[in-house]
Amino acid sequence: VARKPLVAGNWKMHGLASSAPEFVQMVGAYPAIKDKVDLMVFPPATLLTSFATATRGAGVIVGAQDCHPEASGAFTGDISAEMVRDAGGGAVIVGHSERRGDHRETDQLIRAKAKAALRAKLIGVVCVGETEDERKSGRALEVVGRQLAGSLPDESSPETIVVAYEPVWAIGTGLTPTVDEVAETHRFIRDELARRFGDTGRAFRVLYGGSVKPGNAAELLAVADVDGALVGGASLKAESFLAIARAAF
Ligand code: G2H
Repeated sequence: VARKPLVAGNWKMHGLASSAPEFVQMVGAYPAIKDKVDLMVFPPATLLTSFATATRGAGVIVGAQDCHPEASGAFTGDISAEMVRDAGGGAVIVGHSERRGDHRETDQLIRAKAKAALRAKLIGVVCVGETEDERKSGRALEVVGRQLAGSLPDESSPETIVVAYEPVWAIGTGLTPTVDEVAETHRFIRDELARRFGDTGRAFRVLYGGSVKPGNAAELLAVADVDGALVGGASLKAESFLAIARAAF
């Protein structure tokens, strides 16, 4: 199954109006590589509308880093998938380990958020990944399997859901798993998707995330069953984000 690579930038809690030129530079460089790689940028929600306006027609998908499962209601501080769509977003990250950890999000909640994304016609980027303890005690695949089973809605399809594997111990630490570890985990995720969704499971894109940089991107993106990257720190600057995007094909 041919899967178009996808490189997604998760800006986390970084970015002000003054960051717009970086995004505009990404958008400007995109036409030349558009046929070969899909690009998504997840700025803080405060920048969603202005970035969506800046990318209009260029094809870079802008999205939110989280959403509430409900469409609206008395949920102070939250935003819904419908609001993300209304603001011009085309995608949303759910289940990032910083949300699983800092906000005690469960697989059940993440699945509800992923369903909300589908309801609002957003692409859901569903994150999974083990902690350092889980990896060291040989439970990495078991944990990732449980998160996948619990977080992915039954109605997931390769067009609407992207899986991101992000080992928690590799996030923002500069540590990356070995190529063999990435290959083993991505093969496992691919097999789980095929077991659950049949042949279409082979068409889902599975991204690697965790300290992806221009210097290690080519090696990580060359691994079988790695269909792109979810990039944090290195996505904030157009130059490094585009270098990673170019390493994806
Ligand atoms: C993992 C990744 C992006 P970083 O969280 O989601 O961040 O590349 O900074 O490790």
